[in-house]
Amino acid sequence: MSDTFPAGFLWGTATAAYQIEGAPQEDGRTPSIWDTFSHTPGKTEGGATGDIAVDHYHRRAEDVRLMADLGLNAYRFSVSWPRVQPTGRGPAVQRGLDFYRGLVDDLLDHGIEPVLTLYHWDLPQELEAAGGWPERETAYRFAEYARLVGEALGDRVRRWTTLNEPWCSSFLGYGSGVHAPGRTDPLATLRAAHHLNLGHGLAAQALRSVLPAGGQVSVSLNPSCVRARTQSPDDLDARRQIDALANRIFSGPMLNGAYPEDLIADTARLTDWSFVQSGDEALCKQPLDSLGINYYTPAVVSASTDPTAERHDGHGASDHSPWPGVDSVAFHQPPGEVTEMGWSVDPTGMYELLMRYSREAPGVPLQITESGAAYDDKPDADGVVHDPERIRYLHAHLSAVRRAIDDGADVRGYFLWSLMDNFEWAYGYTKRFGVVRVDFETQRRTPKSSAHWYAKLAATGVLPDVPLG
Ligand code: GBH
Repeated sequence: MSDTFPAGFLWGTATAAYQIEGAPQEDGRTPSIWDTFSHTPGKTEGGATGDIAVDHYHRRAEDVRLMADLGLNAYRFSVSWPRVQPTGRGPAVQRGLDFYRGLVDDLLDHGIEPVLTLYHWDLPQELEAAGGWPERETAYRFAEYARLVGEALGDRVRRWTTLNEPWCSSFLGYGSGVHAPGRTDPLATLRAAHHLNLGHGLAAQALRSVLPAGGQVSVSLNPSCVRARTQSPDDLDARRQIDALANRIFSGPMLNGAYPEDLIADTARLTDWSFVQSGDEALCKQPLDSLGINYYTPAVVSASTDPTAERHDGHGASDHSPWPGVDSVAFHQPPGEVTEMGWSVDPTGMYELLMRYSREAPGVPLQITESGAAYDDKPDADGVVHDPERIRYLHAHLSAVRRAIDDGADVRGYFLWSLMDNFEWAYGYTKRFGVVRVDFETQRRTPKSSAHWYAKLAATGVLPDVPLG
């Protein structure tokens, strides 16, 4: 196996607006569903909110310099919808756009390619008040917002992503309720999934119509590598059901222009899917210049009629299943090493997903748009942060990417989650994913040893044999 990555490979890190920016009321920004949710007692660990987060809104220049010092050539960030279009309707707010224009210009000045995500979960609260993603109108609103941002920044941003992880927006936001807006309604979950698919299609069209030649349109999914606990027909059917709800509910319309028939049949007790109008499915399938894959951990499932079976499927603190219509599947903790999230470390899952989407999206280049791990690393007496577990994790996952490339996958970039420690959604500030440590009191940034390791990889394009920091 070659240890060298292809020329032009993008070496980046990733963040999301609500997780890093803070400044929720500055320059005309209004609340998003994550402001409302995090300010609702009991929804996040310790009542944590993104009010300050890591103050990136005021430390943008320092954060870009940090990336430049590490020699990274790309950066994936998201735009906060309520900063740009506070009510989710109407014209863009200039000051909101100015922040992102400034960020992009800083990046370009340092030779860092901006990779812009339009939606990383922060829906304007006013649109949720009008029904949110379960309502069709939200898809049209999203396309209009995409057009506004595309018109404003298309002259300097080449790479565009519509949605980040629509599975989380629908299944965790409207199903298990562990993410904003915290609803627990199986039918609303499926409706949300469809309107996210439709929103993606409409936004991709809107972007194409306003971006200059060379503009690239993508979407980032979090496909699940679903494994059956045994090869019994019942366990294999459990895998099929979860694969439909985790993966094919998005890849079906987006890549093939149709919802899978088994998904429609499995959910027949909940809905006849009449919210899918004629022409919608074809519209969801827009040409993609690349497909983003976010990967953390696989899932292991079996058939089960035991409602008390232990679950490890992202329920978090919720009593509600994220999976609409599924009542006979158990989730199992895979054996072996886990990260601080309790997520099993399994780089083979990433390899398998890259090979799968190479087949399912032939001719579409792939990017790993998120991969990384939370560990409980701490500074030593000299303030140095050694995080050898994270280096080992990254090494193993980049080896999996390298192996997929050897086996024919057209992988063009890797975006490490995350540049710096930040607001980890319902977990608040208790989980650190950064390669840069942030002291949440002083906001001081300190690159961990993993940041230096990653910088060396980015500089050479060669994966070291031994993952020493
Ligand atoms: C991403 O979501 C997000 O895009 C990013 O904002 C976030 O900070 C980052 O990951 C880290 O969480 O519950 O044990 O079955 C990833 C969300 C993670 C949800 C894996 C499903 C299944 C693990 N996904 N999870 S488990």
